[in-house]
Amino acid sequence: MFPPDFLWGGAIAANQAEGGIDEGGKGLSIQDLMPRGITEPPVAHPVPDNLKNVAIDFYHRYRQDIGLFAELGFKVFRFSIAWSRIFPRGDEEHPNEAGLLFYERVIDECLSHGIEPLVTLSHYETPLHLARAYDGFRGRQTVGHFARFAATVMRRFKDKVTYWLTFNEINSVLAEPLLSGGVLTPPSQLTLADRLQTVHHELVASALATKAARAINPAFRIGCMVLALPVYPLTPNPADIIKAMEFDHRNLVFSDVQARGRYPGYYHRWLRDEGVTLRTAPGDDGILANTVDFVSFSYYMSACVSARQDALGAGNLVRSAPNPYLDVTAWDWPVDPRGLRYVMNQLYDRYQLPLFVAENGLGAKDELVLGQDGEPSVDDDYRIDYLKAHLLQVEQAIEDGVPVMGYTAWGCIDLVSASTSQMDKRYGFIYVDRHDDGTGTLERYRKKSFRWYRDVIRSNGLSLHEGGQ
Ligand code: BGP
Repeated sequence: MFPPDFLWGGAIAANQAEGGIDEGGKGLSIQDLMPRGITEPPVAHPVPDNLKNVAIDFYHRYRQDIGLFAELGFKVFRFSIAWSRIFPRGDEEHPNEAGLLFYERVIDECLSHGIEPLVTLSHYETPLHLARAYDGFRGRQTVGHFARFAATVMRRFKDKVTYWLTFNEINSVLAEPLLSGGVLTPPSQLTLADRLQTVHHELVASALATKAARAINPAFRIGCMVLALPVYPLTPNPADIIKAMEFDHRNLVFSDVQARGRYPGYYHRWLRDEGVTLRTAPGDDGILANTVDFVSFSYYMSACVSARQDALGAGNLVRSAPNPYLDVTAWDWPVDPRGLRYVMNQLYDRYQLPLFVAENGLGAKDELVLGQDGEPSVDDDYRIDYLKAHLLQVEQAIEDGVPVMGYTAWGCIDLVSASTSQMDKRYGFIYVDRHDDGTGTLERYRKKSFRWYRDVIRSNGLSLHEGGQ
């Protein structure tokens, strides 16, 4: 059973939904150099054919979209504040009022429908100037600029927003230093020391935001946000088990620090083994001691690891060996609902903090057809099946005794995908008429899954146990 105060909702990110990249005084971000997501190296200068320039035009249509979320019965809506709307270059002393006003309107719109805002401070959109001037979070200077941004928006919205996440999928920075850390130096030129220095800076920045939050409003609830990835050894060979443990460590060190307030022993060992010495500032240990209130995470797949790293498949930022027991999506992402229950138990066993499922969903090609009521719609039974299987595992985790605050379905309205920068990889309950070639009216249509999710929320999960859809 889902608890009565369970926060049902959906999630988006600014750069994948808003568009309006040159409106309201917004500055450029690293996304302006990533028209093909992470599938190609960044371009030198922003290009007109970046789908994210318009995205789904949430910047102008947020009222209509939040109205649809209200119709779905959302209790919570997760979105990110584009740092470069508030500080266009990232290093200004004073914020851009037009940017703050935009988010104020979004927040007020949510509140008018009784929807709780869940705000991500940094979701893959470091201001471009900070990337160019300091190599993003590889440079210590970016830490202070982030802390100012975080404190500015938390102060501004201190009476309107309770739930905050610091960095989206902070543990993706090792694999994706540009997307996740604003590091413009090509990955091939980065040493392990460079990457771990970037990690340190992001962790310090996250803890500084948490520290500021305590002073601004003690009622705030601050979460970390990690890419949750259950790791299975490919065989019972102890070499594979140890490999899986080490893989897990690389992935979990982030939430270990954010939830426990210090680097764990295995991490010190890794630094020693690799001969890496972190450059730290006096007081960093004290800053890292500012821990979060809850652990939020995205969940899309599990990973399979072997000591023989020969057969690596595709994945969401992290590649792993194919698991012969799992089917894959059209984008080759393994589908593993039970992995969600497994990883929720793992995270709760480790931290004893409430969890929040901040992202989960199926990216699929949808076909718009004429529905029974004469309205265009999508018969997305495959999405319903996927979400239902995962939500039943969330419920299993709750039965296991894991406290779960809420669930925000990723891309509750179709948006531009992060890794491949496609419009036709759709996650939403709401179809947006826009395509990879930039055509489309931007009209919104309710998919079959829209009615299904509305019923799930209305029944607080009970409808998941009814036969059929
Ligand atoms: C996560 C990101 C999201 C989102 C999601 C789906 O890694 O936090 O921004 O996009 O993955 O990935 P994609 O959009 O590449 O399908």
